[in-house]
This record gives sequence, structure tokens and C-alpha cells, in this order.
Amino acid sequence: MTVTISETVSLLKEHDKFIIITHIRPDGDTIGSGSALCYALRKSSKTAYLYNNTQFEDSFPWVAAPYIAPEGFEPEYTVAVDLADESLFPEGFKGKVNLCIDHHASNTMYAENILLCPEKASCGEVVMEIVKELNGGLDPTVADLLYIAVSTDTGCFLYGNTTGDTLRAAAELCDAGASNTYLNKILFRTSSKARLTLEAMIFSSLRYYHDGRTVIAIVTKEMLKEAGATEKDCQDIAALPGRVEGAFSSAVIKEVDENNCKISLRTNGMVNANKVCAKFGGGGHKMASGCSMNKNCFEAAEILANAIAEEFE
Ligand SMILES: [Mn+2]
Repeated sequence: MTVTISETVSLLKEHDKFIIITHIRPDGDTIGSGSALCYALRKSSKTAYLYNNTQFEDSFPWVAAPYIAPEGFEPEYTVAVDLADESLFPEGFKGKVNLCIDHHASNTMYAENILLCPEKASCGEVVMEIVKELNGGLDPTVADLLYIAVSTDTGCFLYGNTTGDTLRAAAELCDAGASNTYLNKILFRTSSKARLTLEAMIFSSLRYYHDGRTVIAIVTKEMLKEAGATEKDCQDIAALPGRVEGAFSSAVIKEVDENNCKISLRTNGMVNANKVCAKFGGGGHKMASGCSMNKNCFEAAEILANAIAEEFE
């Protein structure tokens, strides 16, 4: 059943012993939204915890830490945040979801009650409205958690999902005491040494095709080893080669093993990324798609560049 913000707040007031679940490969939105909701429920004298998502350690572990459920906690009411479908449930989670709070238009309506706001750039903006009604306002702690959610889902307000409403929500969080300068620095202007070493290696070995309109980066296992990079250091590397001026299409080809690689293709829309990747059994969206090839990375780069050229208008 679809519920409104007020009905969601009533459901939260009527129940207790909450467990809040976040999606697999958790991002700042699911973690910030879940932690903020947990904090707000505790502030209104409820018992609330975050389900112990085994992947919290890969993504802002310091945000979720104060809220993780102890072993043996027996919840009575389950809330999912920023979680569009059951295949994204965190590892080990079984059971039904009483309430889902989300902003993905693709939500499969798996929950008993759903508050869905697809017009919002982040789930954090939906949770913010709930917190205001539940607690009668925002305090600096919850404002920080919600700022993490809103800012990360919009790439620090750079992505196309950012609207005037998003910026107004962020402004309200700053007014409520969110440490925006500090959070922007640690979320968007700080990288591990391994990540920066890897970026330097990627930028210094870019391959240019079609007068620079196509830019391809190759990431081998050897490079990862040399940089000391783990999976965590590879987040969003697909966006790096597209920063080159004049690039219409950009790809990162990541070595899986000697004769197998994974490809992430991004375009400015002039080339249909989905069509290119479909040629190799992959797909996605017009401006961002992926596929695999049973080739070594260097062969794959040539094949991909040719496939992109076939799609030029
Ligand atoms: Mn989100």
C-alpha cells in the first residue's frame, strides 16, 4: 500500500523495536538515510538499529557504526531505505519489509507499505521530511547524516538529478547545523593514497581514438597491485576518462583475467552506449552501459573503439 509522509510518521509512532535495512554495496544515501532515521526514532524514545550490512566496512564505516544492531536483537518492525528491489537486500537478510522509504521509480513495491518519491534526487530528502514531522525539527546530528545522503547521491550537487528542491533541502540542512564544509572535504576532496596512485596511472595511460572523441582507460590487475588498490579504491573509476576535453565516449576496461575483461562505457549521448554494449551482450542506459568481453584488455580496447565508431552519426 502506498503511504504519505504523515501516514509514514503515524506508522513509525505506532510501532517499536525497529530494524532498518540498507541496500547491498551501500552508498552514502542508503547509509545516511538509514542512520538519520535510526537516530530520529531513538530521539523519539524508540528502540532502533541498522541491520548489520556486511558491506558497511567498504563505505563510510564511521557513519553507520553507532547504529548497528547487536547480535540477537529481535526486531518487531522492518524499514527499508533507498532499497528498490529484493535482489538488493543486504547479505543474510530474510523476512518481510513493513515499510519502504525510497526515491527509485523502479521500486518493485515489495514492501507492505511504501512511501515512494521519485521526484527526489535522494532518499535523504524523503527521510528529512519524516524526521521533521517525527522530531518536530532537525538537529545538527541528523542534519549531518541527511547531508551525507543528499550530497553523495547528487555527486556534491553536480549530477543531473540536482534540482532547486535538492538545493533548498541542502540549505535547510546547513541552517540546521550540518557541517557542510567538513563533510564536503572528507566525502569529495579526500582519497586514499592507493586511489590517487591508481588515478595517476589511469590518466597517464589513456588511449585516444577518433581524434580524441573516444578515450579508453585500461586497468590491469598489475596496475591495481602496484597502486595497492582494493575494490574500495575503484569506486566510480568509470567516470575518470570522460573528464578529457572533447571526449564523446569514454570507457574503462578492467581486467578480470588474462582473457576476460569488464567494460564500463559512458557517453555524452551522441553515441548510444546501450547500443554499443548490446553488441557484446551487455547493456544499460543511453549514456552509461556495461559489458564483458572474452579478450585481453588491449584487444578489447581496439574492438570497442571500432564498435563505437560504427555508432557515430
Ligand atoms: Mn539513493
